[in-house]
Amino acid sequence: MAVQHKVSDIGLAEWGRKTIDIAENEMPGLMYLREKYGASQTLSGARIGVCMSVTIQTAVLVETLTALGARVRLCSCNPMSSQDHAAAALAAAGIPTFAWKGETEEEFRWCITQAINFGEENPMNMIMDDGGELTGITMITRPDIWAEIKGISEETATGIHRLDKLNRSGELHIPAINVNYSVTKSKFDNLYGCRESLVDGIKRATDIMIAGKVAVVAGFGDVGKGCAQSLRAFGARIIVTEVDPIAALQAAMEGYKVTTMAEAVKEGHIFVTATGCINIITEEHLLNMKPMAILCNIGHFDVEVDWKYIKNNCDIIQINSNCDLCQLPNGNKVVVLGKGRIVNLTCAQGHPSFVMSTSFTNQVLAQVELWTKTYSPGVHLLPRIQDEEVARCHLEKLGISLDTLSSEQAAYINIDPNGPYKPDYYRY
Ligand code: NAD
Ligand code: NRN
Repeated sequence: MAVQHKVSDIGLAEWGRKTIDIAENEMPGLMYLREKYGASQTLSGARIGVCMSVTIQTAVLVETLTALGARVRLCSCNPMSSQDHAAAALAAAGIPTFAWKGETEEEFRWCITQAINFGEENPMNMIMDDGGELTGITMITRPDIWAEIKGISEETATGIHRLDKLNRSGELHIPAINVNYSVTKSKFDNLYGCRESLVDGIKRATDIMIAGKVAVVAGFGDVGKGCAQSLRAFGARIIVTEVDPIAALQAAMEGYKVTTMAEAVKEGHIFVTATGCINIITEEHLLNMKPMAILCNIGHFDVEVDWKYIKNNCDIIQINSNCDLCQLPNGNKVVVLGKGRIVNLTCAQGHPSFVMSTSFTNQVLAQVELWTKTYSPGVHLLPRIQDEEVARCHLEKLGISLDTLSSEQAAYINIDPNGPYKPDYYRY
């Protein structure tokens, strides 16, 4: 008999359930989809392996999938981002959940294999991923299951990089939907979500005053934009580092200083990496930073701040579970948050429910699209009309009413009055 769940403490289920109940009130998009597709059990037959940070918000997502008729097995996409009360509540509700905060690397991979393991009779046939770990491990370790997967929906920029790589190499014989490029995902979660949850992570791990400090943000994509806005709102002076000339120019147009990391380390008090790339803050940068500079990463994987170098070359004093004082070989000292892992989810609770509702409404729509329609192998986007549907089902919660186009106006700007209000290729 397959293991049905492994969580930190099932006794946390009641607390988790009460918290999920509150979160549902903040996730109107998911509640709308339960209304729209629940009666028809649109996802009946779908056996979805879900690899996401196991938070209260993900619990509402998963229970939306099961309300639509899907079977789900759940693991975390990050060994440090699970919320144990959320995992306990799902396990107590009978959803196979394999996640706890503080998994070792070995346990993390074990949990992923458990999420894949629906049993030989009725194997996993759909994937919902955040960062591409479940996709990659399924492809490598279970080619038998990989061959029968009907669709993959991917949450985040780093996972899209990996999907695009598989697609370019011809290994992606499966249809996938890039959820990250839905406007109501990346221009909301990545931007407005990080705008609120970055500082939450920094403040919970340290008691640092942000006002007046120089904050360096590496990467000025959707995430970096939200981080810079937030830190500036707290009174920090912002320096941005970039490689993309367009993003760099955008930062300059926002009034931020833009320079190289080699220059920024001379001025920065707080550093945030938000690139999705590797080796952003490395040995040379660390040795030349101001004493007691604070470093954190909000990118998906812990590869942006060179924690391996720090672990192998520094004397480390743990201040708390999310904060380490690191003395470098040259005597300089820096403070690293979350050991370089995704700071808002490891040092805080991740994004709030309302913005995760827009992301996860896209995720459920992507699963419905892939399950009920035929898509060709490769990476696809949700049609813009569905992106607008996601936005529309979040307006009422905020008390927002829209004007409507008259037929004359619609004709003048050549727009269908029932939407989409922009062509599919327009992804502002
Ligand atoms: P993005 O691609 O829009 O932006 C990344 C930016 O970093 C780009 O402008 C790119 O030019 C820049 N960049 C890349 N390499 C660089 C380098 N070496 N030096 C300086 N700049 C560099 O991606 P995004 O949506 O902003 O996401 C960034 C990362 O954050 C990804 O890993 C994504 O998965 C993750 N993410 C995290 C959260 C969260 O809650 N923590 C939310 C959304 C996305
Ligand atoms: N609260 C959250 N629950 C949360 N906050 C951010 N994310 C979350 N997932 C579940 C993810 C974003 O959607 C982290 C991913 O990297 C990003 O795309």
